[in-house]
Amino acid sequence: MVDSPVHVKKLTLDQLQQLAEEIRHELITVLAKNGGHLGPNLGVVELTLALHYVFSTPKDKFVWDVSHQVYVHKLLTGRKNRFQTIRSTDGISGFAMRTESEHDCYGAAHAGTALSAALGICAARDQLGSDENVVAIFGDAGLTNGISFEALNNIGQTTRRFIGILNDNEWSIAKNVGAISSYLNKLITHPSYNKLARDFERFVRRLPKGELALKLAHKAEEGFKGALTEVGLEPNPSTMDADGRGGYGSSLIFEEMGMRYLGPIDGHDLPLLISTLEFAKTCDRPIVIHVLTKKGKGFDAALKNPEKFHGLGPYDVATGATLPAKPGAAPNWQDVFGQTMVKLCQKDNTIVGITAAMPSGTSLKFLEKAMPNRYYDVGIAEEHAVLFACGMATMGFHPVCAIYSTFLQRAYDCIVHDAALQDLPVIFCMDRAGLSPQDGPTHHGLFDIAYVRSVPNCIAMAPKDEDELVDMMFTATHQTHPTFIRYPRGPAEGVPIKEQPKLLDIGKAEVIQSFSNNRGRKIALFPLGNMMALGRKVASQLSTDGFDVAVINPRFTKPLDAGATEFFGRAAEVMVTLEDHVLMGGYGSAVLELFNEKRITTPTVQIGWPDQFIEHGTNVEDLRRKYGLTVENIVTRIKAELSEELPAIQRTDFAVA
Ligand SMILES: Cc1ncc(C[n+]2csc(CCOP(=O)(O)OP(=O)(O)O)c2C)c(N)n1
Repeated sequence: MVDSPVHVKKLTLDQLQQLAEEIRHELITVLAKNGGHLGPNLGVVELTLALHYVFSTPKDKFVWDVSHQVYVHKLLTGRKNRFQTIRSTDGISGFAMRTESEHDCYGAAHAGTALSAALGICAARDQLGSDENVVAIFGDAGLTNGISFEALNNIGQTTRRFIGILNDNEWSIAKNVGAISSYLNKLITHPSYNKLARDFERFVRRLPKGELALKLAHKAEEGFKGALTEVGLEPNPSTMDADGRGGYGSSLIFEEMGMRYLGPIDGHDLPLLISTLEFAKTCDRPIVIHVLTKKGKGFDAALKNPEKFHGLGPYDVATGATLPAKPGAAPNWQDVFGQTMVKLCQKDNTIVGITAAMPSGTSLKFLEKAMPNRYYDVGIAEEHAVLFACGMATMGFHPVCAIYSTFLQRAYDCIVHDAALQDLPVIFCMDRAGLSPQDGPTHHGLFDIAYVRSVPNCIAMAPKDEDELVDMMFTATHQTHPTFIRYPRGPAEGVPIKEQPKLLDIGKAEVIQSFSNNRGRKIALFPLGNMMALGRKVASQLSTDGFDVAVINPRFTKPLDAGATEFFGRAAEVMVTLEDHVLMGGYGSAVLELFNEKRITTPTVQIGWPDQFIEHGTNVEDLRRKYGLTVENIVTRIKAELSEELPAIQRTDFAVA
């Protein structure tokens, strides 16, 4: 069994090719059950084999951008036996993780980190005087991210030994967008450049192994570069756009930034990949190898539909078909958002939708289809997305940034310095707020209440169901401040959506069920957003047990409904907040701050996620169970609070301190 890089190095070319087939089979069958990033991994089978054939991890370092394409690397680095557990509870992660293997030198799942992190590793190596090879593997869409360019700007002046592999499959999750994507395309199709790349390829293929040959290769490469510079400086009419721009399609951006550039080469040609990587290993100047791969290679359905197969749930191995939604099932939150965007844009010319490379994930694709001129995909560029929205807002628009809670973390300074400080009416629809169970800690949206509520001028809300999401979106378009709406992944509650949305009062909670004054001990439950379903179950159990329970839908985490919170807080013997968010700095913390200010001493049970990164799991239920977010546990916690021997005032003082 091949499950170690040491084994890979012993294989013949034929055996490597056979192994590539076996790996594809393993990927296709396991992911059919577990779901995952099938397309990107099928695309890098040969590349990963070549990397492990030429380099030696853990001494050599592979830094994967996003790292959603590391499944093949996992199969080759001691995790074959556990591969069937990928993305499931207590199984291996779908991303690189330092804690999982010594072969994962750097963890990631947000795009654009690889070049900078790899350069840091190179700088440390140079400081230490050691000789490991450092390879950053990044995609064509990852390259459009700002940080990637910040790194490119810095590589040439920092180290002499750096290997970058640009894995170009022309796709982000959707089709890659923007000028860089067009630039790469011109590079691939440029006739003069292609001839040089072919010459290099022919040369490399003939290389016998050994130092002399590599030296020769260097010499030859220098020759190619001379010719390339000429190609780069000559505007080429065949790549020139109609308006006269783009004639320098082949001028080499990487070369201009102080790196060698080689390619484009066929990323499924194992011997060529191996020879080129052997060559790169000897380079004494940073080098980028441009590798062309096919997302989904080896699985027809994935080749035909790269967007769907970028990352997906379980599917049929024979056809690639995914399970259709059951008739009558609740719509996904994201789809309610996407459809509402179309309706709002149809009625209000000031509204536009902005996505940072996530048209399908956020369902802003509905707007793209219905009103393409009101839709912007800015690429994997969350900071740019927010600043772009701020610019539009200064001109009277209501831009809606549809960005996952976790990816919006990238744009925090833009939220503070641009949207909030200038008090601009940008709307942030934060999808995946709560758990992204199979993806895990890199993708859980568990910090946004804390990072938004500390910023002046912001309004922040969380809907209990899809009808309220529509009300909140409608309400947000009437505000003159930055407004944030958080909602989770997956199906909503299945409630009907009103024809005409309602304008909500800012900072007003909704009383779902008041105290009945039935002589039971009083408990006030404040379940935020998608925690309402769990809150209702807790309320029902407590009522059955003889308590007098009030249930309030907070709606707003900023501004809080101080009146309702104070009223129920004083009336109850125990106050309970529930949130799909970390407890620290979250909604419950906001309530405690208010209680402290008003000298309310009611003991408060805060239900939410602890001060640690929550791992991945098969589903939300598994993770909630693991962390005690269950009806039984919450009811027990509340009852324990009532049986406390300590007087309430001491208990509250302790909690606030
Ligand atoms: C900061 C950030 N924004 C958005 C995403 C969502 N995302 C995951 S992979 C991906 C596309 C990556 O494309 P590319 O780098 O070309 O790699 P490929 O999947 O094509 O191999 C996107 C947008 C992310 N991981 N990080």
